[in-house]
Amino acid sequence: MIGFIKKGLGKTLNVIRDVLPQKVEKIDKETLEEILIEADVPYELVEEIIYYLPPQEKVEEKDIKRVLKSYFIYDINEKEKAQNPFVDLVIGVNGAGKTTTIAKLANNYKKDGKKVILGASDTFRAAAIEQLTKWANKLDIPIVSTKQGHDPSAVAYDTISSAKAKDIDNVIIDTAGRLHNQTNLSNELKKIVRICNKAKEGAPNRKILILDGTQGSSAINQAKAFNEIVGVDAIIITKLDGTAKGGSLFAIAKELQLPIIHVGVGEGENDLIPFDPDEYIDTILESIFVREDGKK
Ligand SMILES: Nc1nc2c(ncn2[C@@H]2O[C@H](COP(=O)(O)OP(=O)(O)O)[C@@H](O)[C@H]2O)c(=O)[nH]1
Ligand SMILES: [Mg+2]
Repeated sequence: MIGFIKKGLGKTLNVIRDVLPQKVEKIDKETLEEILIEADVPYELVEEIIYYLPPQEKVEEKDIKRVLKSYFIYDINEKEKAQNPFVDLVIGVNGAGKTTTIAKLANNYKKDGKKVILGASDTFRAAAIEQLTKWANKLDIPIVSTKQGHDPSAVAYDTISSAKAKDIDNVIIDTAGRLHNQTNLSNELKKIVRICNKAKEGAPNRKILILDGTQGSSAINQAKAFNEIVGVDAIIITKLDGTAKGGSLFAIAKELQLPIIHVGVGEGENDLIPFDPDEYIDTILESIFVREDGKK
């Protein structure tokens, strides 16, 4: 997996290189500020990071690392260890990357030797059902779907029931990102959650919010709104490969107080990587600091 996050952060690292063409042993705070801002760390958070650094004008890698790491303290809760089937409910606005991420997640589960089933509960658009069906066929994974306009909760219920009957390990349920209005969306999501729990107590085991990485820190308010509606358990940031806003993850983790579990780094089924804060921070710092071996 090493190197994958580097691919995903490519554009962000380019921006850092523009600010700091030559790697350094210590960095002055002003340059660090500029780098963080360019990478879409919101200004108040940049100020906070600087505040927690040692008072000297120039700071070392290890000091920055310590501060940056403190933003990723949120862990997935115990529900993760629930019994089969484990139900993921995937939510987020239209175009965030829900359906694609579901395919990637399913592919990862499959690679881990798990049996997976998909539920096409975005019944608002016919295209959404078709898109998920295409992925299911490509990955050779069963799917439960219905016609456009039908009840998405019924699809969720049937998917979980089918998983129970067939001894399937993982259920992943898609949802609509947009309905006629916000109240409809809110009510629909709440109902899906209720009905999942009817199909199997404790389900959905994980409500995953998908955030479009190209929106960077500006996706935070939208995320808070979803969190208020159904209570989010974990976050996946998509399209990291398409953005220089790779620094937004600090603000997202801090503001939402939720774990970022994966990041999307491309459109293919293999382009979802587990998010490792250490690797993420190291990759950023590696583009700033001269390392022991002197390599650039
Ligand atoms: N480059 C890139 N594109 C992505 C990624 N994730 C999703 N996409 C693209 O974003 C678009 C919207 O994704 P989709 O899954 O349909 O979003 P949904 O409306 O939330 O279900 C599609 O064209 C996807 O191929 C990613 O990690 N990287
Ligand atoms: Mg979709």
